[in-house]
Amino acid sequence: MPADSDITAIILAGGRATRMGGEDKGLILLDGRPMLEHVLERIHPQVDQIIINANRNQEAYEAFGWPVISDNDRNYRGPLSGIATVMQSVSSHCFVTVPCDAPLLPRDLAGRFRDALEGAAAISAVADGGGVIQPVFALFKKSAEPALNHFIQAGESKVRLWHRQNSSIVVDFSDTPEAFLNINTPEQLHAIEARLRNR
Ligand SMILES: Nc1nc2c(ncn2[C@@H]2O[C@H](COP(=O)(O)OP(=O)(O)O)[C@@H](O)[C@H]2O)c(=O)[nH]1
Ligand SMILES: [Mg+2]
Repeated sequence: MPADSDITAIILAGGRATRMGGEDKGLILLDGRPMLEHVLERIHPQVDQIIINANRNQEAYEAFGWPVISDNDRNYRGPLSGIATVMQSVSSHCFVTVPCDAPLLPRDLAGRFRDALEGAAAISAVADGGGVIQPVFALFKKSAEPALNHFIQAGESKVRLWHRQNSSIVVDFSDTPEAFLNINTPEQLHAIEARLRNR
């Protein structure tokens, strides 16, 4: 990737969080601070621009100081729907996606993705957190936009399938598997809170 290229982070906070009782996960307090704040703290130093993808509580999300964009398709068709919508507003050469529920995400995520995709023919890359593909931790070239729109218009919605069909480069993060811990249930919230406090 050219040295002058910049990178945008899309933070995915547009889900219904059914396993969390329907609470807005990005705004849930973790160790006294909204989950999104933890994620911003980790991803901000890695990127030039941030866009938050949220479908509820837009004002609360705007208070974090970054643009907030809702899915065009309001049927909660999954994170790829959010990615496809926000992608239209990305002006950088590439963008990295991260979920709002992963407060320990790798501090070197964007750089390692970029190194892997640099000069490669692939249009996207995905993280492997130690034998487990993490589909929403990904890097897309802006040039992936037509293919992504085509994929969605064909009725597909699974990010995992996108990576498989488009031969995303799999980037090995097996050295930091715990960085992909994400919080889907109140039990996981309490477990990660205990872990943060014991540090
Ligand atoms: N924009 C958008 N984001 C979604 C949707 N569904 C889930 N997400 C986001 O995708 C990420 C992963 O969702 P999650 O429910 O945690 O799934 P899991 O951890 O992979 O089981 C979260 O950051 C959600 O906010 C959706 O319909 N639209
Ligand atoms: Mg999750």
